[in-house]
Amino acid sequence: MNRRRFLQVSAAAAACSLQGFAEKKHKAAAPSLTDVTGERSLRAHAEARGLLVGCAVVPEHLDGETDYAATVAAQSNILVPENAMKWQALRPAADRFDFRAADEILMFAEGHGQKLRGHNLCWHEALPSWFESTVNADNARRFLTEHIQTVAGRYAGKLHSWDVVNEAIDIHSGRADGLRKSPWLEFLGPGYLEIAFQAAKQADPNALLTYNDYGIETDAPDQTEKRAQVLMLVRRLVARRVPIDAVGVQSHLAAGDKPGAGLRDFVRELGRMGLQVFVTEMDVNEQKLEGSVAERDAGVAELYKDYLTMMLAEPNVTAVLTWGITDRYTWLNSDQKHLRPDGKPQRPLPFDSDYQPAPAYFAMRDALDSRAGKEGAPVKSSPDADPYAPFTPKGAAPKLMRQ
Ligand code: 9MR
Repeated sequence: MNRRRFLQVSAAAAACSLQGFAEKKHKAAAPSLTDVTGERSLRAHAEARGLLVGCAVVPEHLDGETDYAATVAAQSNILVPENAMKWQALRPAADRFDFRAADEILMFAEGHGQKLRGHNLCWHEALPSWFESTVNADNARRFLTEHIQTVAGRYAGKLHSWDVVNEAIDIHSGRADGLRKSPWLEFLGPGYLEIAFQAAKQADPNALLTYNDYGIETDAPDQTEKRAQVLMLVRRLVARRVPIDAVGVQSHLAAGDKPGAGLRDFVRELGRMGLQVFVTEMDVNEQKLEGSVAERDAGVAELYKDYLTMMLAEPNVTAVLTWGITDRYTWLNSDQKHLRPDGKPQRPLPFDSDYQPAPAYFAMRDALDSRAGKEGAPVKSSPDADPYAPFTPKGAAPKLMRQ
């Protein structure tokens, strides 16, 4: 689909969605479109505070489903492909790349004035079926660097950030450095992270290079241990002058989790090292919540509010993305493992499966509002902050102003 056609579709999507929302409004006294669009969108509230807010997206729905496209367009100033930039999606064969799905997302983002994150360049999952029989200790370095040169090179200058290495820590690996026993570690040793970050820097000097991981959010013992391992890993990278700019805290939370001081201190420590922190994949698993839909939604919303308010109080937290925008397509409803005991679908995201804003939506917006404006100034109702201005860590030398 060419760019003009794509934008036509998006415009139609927005109009259609308005109608859809209006119809739904008559059926229930649920929040209406006017409660959540324009100045009242997550996007506008984030931009007024110099923040990025958005979600993981799937190209088939952006292209094929009007409500989906309109909701993503209205609410986000940053997107990330849920799957379309993974090795498995980009490399149908060892010697062939297919960028069509990833390009579609970039085109949508550019058409709607949105930033785009890349996810991801180096992971032990979502590898193509040919990987196992083709990649080995002799050629792994070439495969990894050529992949990064090709993929990050293609999108150079166009992405906000890249998840360069994803989920490298596994506290059960039995290794002192906590590194996960992945094919990359097996073939290249612990130096594979440095290889990946250096290749990404070379291919796209402008993207913020990110280490991204999960299970580091709460003060539960295993999460505390994993967070400490991640911090040690990041410290080793920084000490070796590896080009890393940010840490992604995935934030796949479960209802009942309590945001704790451990994560806040971790974020502050990263800030002292000059690193940004992104909430990269937030959702709230409500598998174990009992009660009515309203009670379950309230439990989910409470965690959105508490968690994001804590995170956004830290100035180096600059972006919040949820892992999807609507319960209709959450990964948490796609496998047996995450099924609720009563068989009902989970409701982990800001919009329900009919694109109605859930209490989590308003919780998220309140949390965005809790962020002070620039210099602690009151936030104006019309967004004028620059959400893309480079982050200057506290205590870092201020940039000299040009006269
Ligand atoms: O949501 C994604 C799902 O559709 C994919 O099948 C799966 C494997 O590629 O990845 C899921 O997304 C994961 C993300 O890439 C990394 N962090 C955990 C996410 C949820 O499993």
